[in-house]
This record gives sequence, C-alpha cells and structure tokens, in this order.
Amino acid sequence: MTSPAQNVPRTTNNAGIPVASDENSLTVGPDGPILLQDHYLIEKMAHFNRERVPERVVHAKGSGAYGIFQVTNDVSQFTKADLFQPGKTTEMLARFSTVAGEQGSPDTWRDPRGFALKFYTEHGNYDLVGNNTPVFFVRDPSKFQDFIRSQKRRPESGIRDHDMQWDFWTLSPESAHMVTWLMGDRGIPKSYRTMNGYGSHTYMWVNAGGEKFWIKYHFKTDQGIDFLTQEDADRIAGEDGDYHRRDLYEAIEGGNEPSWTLYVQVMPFADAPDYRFNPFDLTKVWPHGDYPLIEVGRMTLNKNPDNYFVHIEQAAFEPSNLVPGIGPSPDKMLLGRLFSYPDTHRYRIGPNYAQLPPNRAHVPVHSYAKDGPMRFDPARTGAVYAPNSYGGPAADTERFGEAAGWASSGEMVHEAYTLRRDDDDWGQPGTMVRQVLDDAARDRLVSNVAGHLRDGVSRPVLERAFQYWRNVDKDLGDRIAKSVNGG
Ligand code: HDE
Repeated sequence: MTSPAQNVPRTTNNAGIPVASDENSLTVGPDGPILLQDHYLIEKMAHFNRERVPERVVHAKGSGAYGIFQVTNDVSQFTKADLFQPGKTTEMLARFSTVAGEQGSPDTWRDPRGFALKFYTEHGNYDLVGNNTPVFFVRDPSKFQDFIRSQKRRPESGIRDHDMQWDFWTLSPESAHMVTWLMGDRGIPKSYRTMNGYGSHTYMWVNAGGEKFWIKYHFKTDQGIDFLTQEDADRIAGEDGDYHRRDLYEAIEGGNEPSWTLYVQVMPFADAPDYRFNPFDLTKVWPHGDYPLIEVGRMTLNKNPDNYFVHIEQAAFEPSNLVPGIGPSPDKMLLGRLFSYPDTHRYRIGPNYAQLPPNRAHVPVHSYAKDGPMRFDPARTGAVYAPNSYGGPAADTERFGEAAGWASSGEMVHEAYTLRRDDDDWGQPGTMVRQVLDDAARDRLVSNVAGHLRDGVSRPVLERAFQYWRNVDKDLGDRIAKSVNGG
C-alpha cells in the first residue's frame, strides 16, 4: 500500500465518501475473487457504461464557444426583439458542426457546416439554427430523413457510398443549388472561423407597432472567407481529424476572438405573394439587388467552454425557440423543424434538458413544467397548475396570435409549393456557376464533382449526374462528363 500523495484532495465516490484505493479492487486475498461489496468499483464500471448520451443523428461532430452579440445599427423599425435593439449586448453560445460524419469523423470532410446560435435574451432563449449555406438540399421536411440516409452509411456494409448520394440528388432536382455550394469551395471551409453563417430560412420580424417583415439572416465572417482544396482536406483528415475544433479552441484560448457581422435582408410583408419565386422556398436565395443587406450587429466568440461534454455535447438548439419580435415563416422545412428539435433533445438528453448550463435561460423561467428524470431545479412552489388563485404565473395574452402572424387557407393536400414564374431548380445554381464563381473556382468545382463521381457512382446514376450538371450549366456538365469519362 502506497502512502497518500500530499497536497491533492482525497478521491471520493459520487456521494463524496473517501475511497480506499484508486487502483485495486477489493478481493479475498491479492489473487482472490472480487467482492460485490466493492461498491466503488461497481460505481466506476456502471457509470462508465452510461458515460455517453446518443450522438446527434446529424451534426454529431461539433465545436462551440460562448460569446456576445452587440447591436451596431438601428433595426428597431423592423423588429422589437430585445436582442436587436440599439445599444444592446446579449450573451450567446455558438456550435459549429459537420453534418453527415459521426462524433469521431474528420473535420475536413466535404459537408455543409452547422452554424447554431443560442442568444440568452431578456425574453428567454432565442435559437437561430442555421448552416454555412443560405440554401438547403430539399424543400419539404418529408424528404429530409430520406436525404440524410442517402448521405450516411449503407445498411449492409456500414460504408458511405457516393452512389446513394448522387442517386438521391439526381432524383431530387431541387438539390442542385445546394449541391453546387457543397461541391464548390464553401464545401470545405478552412476553419470554422473563416466561414459565413446563414439563417437559411425566411423568418418573420415584427416591430413594436405590430408591422411584419420577412427577413433572411447573413453572418459574414470578419476573418475573411477561406477554404481548403480537396487535396489539402484529404491530407489533413489523416493528420488531424480535429483540425477545425483545435483551430477554434486555440484561437479563443490565445485571445484571437473570432467575430461575424450580422446583416439581414428585409422583404416587405406584402411583397411575398407576388414575388417572382416563392420567397419561403429554402432552395432559393433572395438576390441582393432586390433586397440589399442591412447591418445589424456583431457576434464575437470570447470564451471556451470549461467542459466540452457539459456545454457543447449537451447544448440543445431548437428553431422553435423564437422570442417576441421574431416568428416563423410558412417555409415547410422550418415548420417541420419546429417540432423535430425539442423532440430529439427529449430523447437524446432527457426531458429536463432545458435546465442544463448551456440551455438554461438567463432570465427567470416561470414554466408550469415539473418533475421528470434528472430534475434539479425544483418546480415552482405554490400553484403547480393554471389557472389558479394563488399567484402562479399568468400567460402574456398580448402575445396571442403573434407566433403565427400570417394566415393561410385551402384544402388539405400532399402537394409541392405552387410554382411561380421563376420557380425553377436550375436557374439560381446556373447563375452562381456563371456569375459568382471565377475561372479557378469553376475549375475546382469540376474537379471536385468529377472526383466524387469517379468514386463508386454506377450507371445510370452517373448519366443522370452529367445531365443534372448540364441542366445547371451546359458547359460545366460537359466538362464534368469529359473528366469522368476520361475524354
Ligand atoms: Fe437540422 N437537425 N434538420 N437542419 N440541424 C438537427 O437536432 C432536422 C436543417 C441544423 O449544433 C437535429 O439536436 C429536420 C436545416 C444544425 O446542436 C435534428 C430538418 C438546417 C444542427 C434535426 C432539418 C439545419 C441540426 C439532430 C428538415 C439549416 C445542429 C440533433 C425539416 C438551416 C445543431 C439535434 C447543434 C441538428 C432535424 C434541416 C441545421 C434531428 C427534421 C435546413 C446546425 O433534430
């Protein structure tokens, strides 16, 4: 038996009771059987077996930090949300992630990146759960699960498969805009610090007078956009799987605090019905010529979490956390997400997830929820039901109707959005290829797509993929086909 080390606390079990050994279990004689009454050994084994919560079904690998959001411009004419009022500073949490990879997957795989934000406002938590792309692959929540399965692993082998990916994409032309982003430079950011973030969906803002606007969020990196080539990303994936996580952590640790400037595009409420394409379709961007960027403020990440699991793994973002002055739009994807996120948190973390440090509001919570697994904030004392005559909280009836904010009517149908004049799937990605990308970026796009297609995509999916790209841009499609066919 060694004598206890000096100047360190004595190990205890989880109940705070000092334990007799850090290294040896309790046995009958040094060689003898282990005794069931070694409750410390049993506690260690049992707790270890329960050390994980299920990883996120998408966006499993991530990194995050705390920070602040400071308003730099007066947008109070568009929203009454307290975090966007002039002079305001609000504490916040950000989590960036890849999408398809698991917790241990390399940071530099080609993938969209999550850009999830939680603002601890005076009216509770406002979550803006976006990506580093302003658009998405599908426009109906019913296609999301199928889409994700096509990007993940084959059922029989557990191996990722480009054939599945292109099969789904080429059968879903609405994906073309997002796939053009994904296969271009933005598909592998150099670091989380050098990518933009987008709310992606259209949201509704409401000002103090009750006037409504449609808006889109753009967080532009103040570090400047930067990307990795496919070759560099492949090499780094082998050398340092945590390349982006390390970069973010070390930058903040070294006082090099990354920041993003927030802009919004604002569409007058009345413009939506007659706009030339559906302004709620998540596969489309709003041209800046129609709706220019308006500066709102700056977010700065200045504090690493002191425990990754507690603050980042257990962080629970939910698009349904909308505060007064901000509401959903009729975007079907957004409406689907309003259900999905709290549902996944209840399963993944537990029904009392909102009490955990990253998720708890920074203002008093007057909810009538009580009890349940792992409850540690006592439920309210006094009345635990409403209505009551004993001073329990009462709803803010002035908010009645605000959350919806728009009207709709019609038969119940399983149908896609009604098409408008410019509602085609190929126009915007084509414009991006021809007018936004320069020659070098176009060359990399051809090379990235051709490399991806060469890796396990079979005919006829391959032929469909060539046509898909010809639909985006004839010349681009021809170049991709030539490169893959070795012509
Ligand atoms: Fe998500 N998504 N998603 N998503 N998503 C999740 O929530 C889902 C979508 C995004 O750092 C899950 O906590 C559905 C669009 C981010 O913790 C899950 C649909 C955008 C994160 C879920 C979408 C996103 C998630 C997995 C289609 C960008 C990570 C675990 C209707 C605008 C947040 C979890 C973090 C995570 C569902 C589409 C962004 C399963 C059903 C579009 C950044 O609930």
